[in-house]
Amino acid sequence: MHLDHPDAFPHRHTYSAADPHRPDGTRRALRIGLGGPVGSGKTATVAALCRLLRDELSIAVVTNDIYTREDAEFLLRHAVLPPERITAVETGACPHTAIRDDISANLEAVEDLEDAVGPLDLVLVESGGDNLTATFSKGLVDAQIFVIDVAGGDDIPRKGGPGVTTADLLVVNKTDLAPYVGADLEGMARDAKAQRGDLPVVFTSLVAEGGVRPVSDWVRERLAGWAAVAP
Ligand SMILES: Nc1nc2c(ncn2[C@@H]2O[C@H](COP(=O)(O)OP(=O)(O)O)[C@@H](O)[C@H]2O)c(=O)[nH]1
Ligand SMILES: [Mg+2]
Repeated sequence: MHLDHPDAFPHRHTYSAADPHRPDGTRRALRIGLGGPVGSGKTATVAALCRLLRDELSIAVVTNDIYTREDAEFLLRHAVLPPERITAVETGACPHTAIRDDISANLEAVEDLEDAVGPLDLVLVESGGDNLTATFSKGLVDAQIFVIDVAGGDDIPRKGGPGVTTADLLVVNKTDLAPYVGADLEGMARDAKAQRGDLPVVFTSLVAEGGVRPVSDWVRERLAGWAAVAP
């Protein structure tokens, strides 16, 4: 089994083994990965985080799409960050490979962003969404967010899988749609708790103003933790 495979250390939630410092000794950016099924709201979460945090933090985004640059183009079109802070990695057929097994294109994208715009505080890496099993290598990101949504089926937390069970934050998005699809939010919270123990779960609706706040609060906590790990 590959050491980075989520089943290798199912309950390990540490910071990356990769050096938190740049060669010059300063603290590198905290890298947060966003994974989850297609359409759950990963790009929408990235956009909302950028809008909320961009005035106080130096942020960049790497998107992973299978054959296109659509997510990056959405972020550019909506001007959530200046264009030089957004990079697309085209992953080919296997989006999870680029974030888990051969992470070189993503690592290079992160380095190129820092070369281009200077020291960053936060890099958000969005995976090319696929199924429930995609997780990031600890060599690529320091923490991962798994985004699911209520319209994808309220049994997803119960079904588990590495994203739902081991992600550092589970986001259950599109709560505004719950009444229309008959999703049982309390049941989802209960199932998530059973799968995740003390790991955090937040419910969001990004159509509401400030709807990303539970996620941005968590990101701020991680940034504070990151500063403590690597002063
Ligand atoms: N109703 C509703 N729609 C949302 C919400 N978040 C995202 N969406 C929509 O869901 C679709 C897919 O979102 P996107 O961020 O592209 O998903 P991704 O594939 O995970 O990146 C888009 O049309 C979004 O506008 C939400 O909280 N509520
Ligand atoms: Mg997307």
